[in-house]
Amino acid sequence: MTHYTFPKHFFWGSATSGPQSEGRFPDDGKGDNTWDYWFQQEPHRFHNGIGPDKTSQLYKHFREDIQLLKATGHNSFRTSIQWSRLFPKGTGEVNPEAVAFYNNYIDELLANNIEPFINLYHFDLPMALQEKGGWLNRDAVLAFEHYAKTCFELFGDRVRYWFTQNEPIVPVEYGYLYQGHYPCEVNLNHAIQVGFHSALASSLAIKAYREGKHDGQIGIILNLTPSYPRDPSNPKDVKAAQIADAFFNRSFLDVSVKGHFPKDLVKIIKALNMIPDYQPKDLAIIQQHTVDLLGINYYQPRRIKAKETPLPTNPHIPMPDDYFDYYDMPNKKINPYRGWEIYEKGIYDILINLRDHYGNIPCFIAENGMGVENENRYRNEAGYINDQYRIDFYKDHLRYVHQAITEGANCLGYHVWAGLDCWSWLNSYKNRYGLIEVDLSQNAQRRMKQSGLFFKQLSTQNGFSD
Ligand code: BGP
Repeated sequence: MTHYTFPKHFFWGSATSGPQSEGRFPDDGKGDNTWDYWFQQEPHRFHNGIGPDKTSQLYKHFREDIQLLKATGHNSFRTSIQWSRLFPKGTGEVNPEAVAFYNNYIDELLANNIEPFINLYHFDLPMALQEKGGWLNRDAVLAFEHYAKTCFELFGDRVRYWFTQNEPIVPVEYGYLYQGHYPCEVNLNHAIQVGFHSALASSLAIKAYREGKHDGQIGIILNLTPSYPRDPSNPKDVKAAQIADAFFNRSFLDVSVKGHFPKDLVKIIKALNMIPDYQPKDLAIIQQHTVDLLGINYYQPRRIKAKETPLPTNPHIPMPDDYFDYYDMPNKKINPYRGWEIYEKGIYDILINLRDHYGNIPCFIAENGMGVENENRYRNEAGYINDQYRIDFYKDHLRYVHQAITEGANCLGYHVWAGLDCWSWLNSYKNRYGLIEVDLSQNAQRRMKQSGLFFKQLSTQNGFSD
């Protein structure tokens, strides 16, 4: 029997986001964000036509939900403040209903000994700002700075762990290259400008936090997807994997932790003549305001090979994958519902990379989880979903987290995605991730899953044995 015991005060918990959990109610004063608008325009794009207005209705259920988080052993929990809830127009007047809601939510977490981890931006740009060009417009950066500062002033007396953004590369990729987020463009030039503005926005929020002398830490949450070359002994595959890594990982990782953009990425962008618009002071702001703490979302690796497929002939819109091809590795383990490869050792490789190349910055696993369709078929006689596959998934990753910690990685916790089943953007409620079921057919009734019981034990014992 092997025992995996984690360091003292390890963070055990889960993550969600405001737009994926709260829902909208007639008296809540929330403004539209890009998801609300997109759903109004094109509801057919959303799985089963379920939009951001419904989600898990945590806005009304949060007290009950916090009891369930407690019952599943949470000592910490991440959500995000919805920008469009606090500032219905993105800037200007604060919505008092939002202030009351987030105050009650945070206080309830604290009263139940659950440390709130609060993120500011989780893919949810207020529509009023999108109408003025969104992240392409520098005004959005300034509006974000103001929004961040307001959050610190309103809630910073109680919240000790802040995050500027969740997965900032995702709105860049899916909003401006691969058409999964609004405004659904395919434009590398715009993607680069939006990426730059997002990085600057994060640094300005960090600056505001430090200037406010709040008592806590501020970080960012990045989806790090290690890039593995098809053949590590083939220099062309290795080079291709490095470029993919520069675009999708180091772009925000280097900025957030080291305060500068990766040289190889800058070289590519220069050669494309796509250096974004910026002001001379911006680079100093970015350099001086790096994060205290890094949250890591890990789901899947990225397998890469040297470019084999020919580039389309003119007119050709440049894309990151002009420099590499995706490698479909035979016999890989797959989560068929999400189509993502499951490669547990990736979590170890990330932590060791941070140890060796990023000053061993304090970090924690901020999301890791398995989305499964139609979990109803796993319901046992007592009426509970017996999601043993999810328990196995967690354990298989936790063994590697444990190993990395034993080898000196500075990993302070493990948060799963998600505590409660929540709304997954275009996938809506197709795949369920929760430790706790949300039954949409029964008025969003909550029910613990087997994985919830496992998680309670994991947290109570600060580890597991097998
Ligand atoms: C992460 C996001 C989450 C969440 C999760 C699961 O990238 O931070 O918001 O949605 O992935 O992915 P999905 O919902 O696409 O299945």
